[in-house]
Amino acid sequence: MTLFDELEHIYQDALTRLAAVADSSALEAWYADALGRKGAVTLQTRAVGQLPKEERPAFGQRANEVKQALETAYAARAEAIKQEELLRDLEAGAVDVTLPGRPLAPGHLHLTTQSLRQLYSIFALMGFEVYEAPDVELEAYNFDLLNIPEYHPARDMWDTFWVKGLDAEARLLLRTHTSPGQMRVMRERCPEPIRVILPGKCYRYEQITARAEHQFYQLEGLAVGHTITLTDLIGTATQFARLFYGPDRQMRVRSSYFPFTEPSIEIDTTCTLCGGKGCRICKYTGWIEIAGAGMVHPVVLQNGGYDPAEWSGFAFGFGVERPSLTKYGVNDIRMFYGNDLRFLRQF
Ligand code: FA5
Repeated sequence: MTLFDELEHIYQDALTRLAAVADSSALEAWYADALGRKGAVTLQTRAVGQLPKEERPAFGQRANEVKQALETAYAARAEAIKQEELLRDLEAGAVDVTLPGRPLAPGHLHLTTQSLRQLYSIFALMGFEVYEAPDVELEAYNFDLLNIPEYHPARDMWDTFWVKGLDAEARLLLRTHTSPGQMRVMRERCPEPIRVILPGKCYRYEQITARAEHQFYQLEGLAVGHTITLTDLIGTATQFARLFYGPDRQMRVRSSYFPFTEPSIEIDTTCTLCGGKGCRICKYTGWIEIAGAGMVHPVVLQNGGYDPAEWSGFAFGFGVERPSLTKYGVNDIRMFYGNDLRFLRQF
């Protein structure tokens, strides 16, 4: 076979193999075999030196034509393969609309919201309506009008977050308890009798521990009428404890001090976490304090517009997270707002 025949053979063979190439990696291999530095066409072209001088130009010209033709065929095949591969990718990635969907887990109410709603329905049974008061409060409502003037040592009971940049006459703060709502409802409703609960978030600049957060909910209660006594307060608290915790839970009342109630009491229930034996949540007493309460102080009644000679009232302030701690056996209040789904999903 002459060099010319060999060249034609290489050419035809390359065309046949190119037609059978199915993907881009095989195409690159084909290019290296045919037209690469050590490819068949390239090697054949280099053999020109073996020919007699007069045949060399014709051979060189034919070799160039073959190269050109193969380059053109290669470009056409490359484009076709690109299209085929694109089509294959699209088909493989296509969405199968007949497949069943993946279910999304529905969320649910936070434990605090659940507790608040339960508290609303318990107090609704006893005739209390919900009254909402602001979180950002005037110093006067949070303290002075509740019989806690500036420099009163009782202010130390509520370490305060102040709201900056306002004039000294009307200082604002984040309410440290829900009691300022008492003053708002009294001033709005006077001279009507009152029976309301006031839920809301409270803020205290204090150390966070297993039983104390610096943001937490309270549920205030206020009843004002002509014949209200301490017995009504204790009866209401007892009924609450039965409905919230169940009939077996024990409750006790201790005398206490709040500037806005006289007399003042604190209400405790037995700690279920330790069964009354003592643990870090109940500070090893077996009891957990759930509310401060008392008979509305005459000065506070007066500030609210009610004549203490004719009116009397009781008030209480329950924590919301703390009763839930003992009810559900949670041993750290920080779990409530730690956003750990493993905790939240349990309720
Ligand atoms: C008060 O805040 C009074 N305003 C309650 C009151 C209202 C007394 C009406 C008399 C009449 P005290 O600071 O004790 O009181 O808080 C009341 C309840 O809020 C506590 O029993 C507790 O359950 C909850 N509480 C207080 N501090 C925290 C805290 N840092 N984290 C979580 N709960 C708290």
